[in-house]
Amino acid sequence: MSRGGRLALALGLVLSTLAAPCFAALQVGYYKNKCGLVDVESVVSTIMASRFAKDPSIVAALLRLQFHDCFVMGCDASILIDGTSAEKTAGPNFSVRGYDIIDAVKAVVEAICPGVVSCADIIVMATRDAVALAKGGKYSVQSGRLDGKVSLAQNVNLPGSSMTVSQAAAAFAQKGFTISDMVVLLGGHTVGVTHCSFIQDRLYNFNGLGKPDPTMDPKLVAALRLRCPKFSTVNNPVNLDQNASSALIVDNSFYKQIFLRRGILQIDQELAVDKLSKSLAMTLANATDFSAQFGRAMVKLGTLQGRLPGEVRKSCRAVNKPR
Ligand code: HEM
Ligand SMILES: *[C@@H]1O[C@H](CO)[C@@H](O)[C@H](O)[C@H]1NC(C)=O
Ligand SMILES: *[C@@H]1O[C@H](CO)[C@@H](O)[C@H](O)[C@H]1NC(C)=O
Ligand SMILES: CC(=O)N[C@H]1CO[C@H](CO)[C@@H](O)[C@@H]1O
Repeated sequence: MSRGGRLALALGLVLSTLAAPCFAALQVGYYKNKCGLVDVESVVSTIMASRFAKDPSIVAALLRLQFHDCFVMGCDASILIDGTSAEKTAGPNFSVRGYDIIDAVKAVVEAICPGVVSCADIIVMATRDAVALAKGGKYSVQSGRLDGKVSLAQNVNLPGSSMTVSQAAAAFAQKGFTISDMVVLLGGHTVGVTHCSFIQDRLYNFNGLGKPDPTMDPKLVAALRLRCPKFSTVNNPVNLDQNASSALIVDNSFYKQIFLRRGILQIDQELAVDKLSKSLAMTLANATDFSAQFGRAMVKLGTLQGRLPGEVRKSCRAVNKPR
């Protein structure tokens, strides 16, 4: 064989061994019989039910946590790692919360069957349970993920809230999502809060013109200006779903609100304005099967693969010490 031929063969072998184990198959019910007689998923559900009873806003915390985990380097719990240059220190992770919930679940499953349940799976299972508790319907999740060993702020490539729909769609397309997937996933903004700093420009100085965003209902502008005064140093929270009776419920009222010009983040409002997304959002505003669609989209979000080699971390906040 020629030198070039051997080189090509060697390269081919290296590439195929690198590629082969990259897809640890995810499956529904992965933890069945992996933890003695204990049903791992129901252990998680029980903890989530008690946390939710104390604080129903955890559904928002977890939805955002899963998005930020899966979108950056796959669903590998890299967002949970502590450290001065870790993902959680990156700008877009400002105010991400729920780390304590994952720690609490991890402590219980480690006590029952150590080294079995990955932090990445805990995020996905806990989020699923929180959505169901917030009346968003129960979808079946796949599990069998491994936790990643790398978490770097510089890898955080999340879309920004003042992107156009087509810019955001391009970011989602890079991860294999259609515009329809994106519009459904942004329905996650049916719960939770943003902070004044993210919408100050929409209230006072949109595009540097010294006026509010013309796509926002003027009555809402007036109300939000009270909550977010011009020169305030306090960064108040603002509900993403302005329908007071459903701010804690995972339903399609987010889409109804944006057609009433009551979207809070610029990207949310744009979904109802941009011709790329408008009809998809309108269909969701009238849909009776939002829960099913949202569940499917969350499952798809959960299929974004982490980089191997992975591990089951002992603590969700740190990679295991090399032995
Ligand atoms: C283009 C995509 C997205 C952008 C630009 C975006 C942006 C944001 C911003 C700026 C905030 C407010 C942060 C703060 O003020 O503290 C936020 C909150 C939130 N996001 Fe997104 N997001 C996107 C997609 C998603 C997706 C796909 C989900 C989940 C399926 C999600 C779930 C949430 C939730 C639940 C909150 C509230 C968190 C809380 O109350 O703690 N977002 N998002
Ligand atoms: C407000 O929320 C309630 C409860 O989820 C829902 O029935 C109603 O359709 C929503 N209305 C609007 C305009 O968003
Ligand atoms: C959705 O409902 C609104 C009224 O709430 C109606 O004007 C619109 O045509 C409907 N759109 C679709 C796609 O069904
Ligand atoms: C938990 C954490 O480290 N959050 C950080 C997210 O990013 C913002 C902006 O860089 C920091 O101020 C937060 O401390």
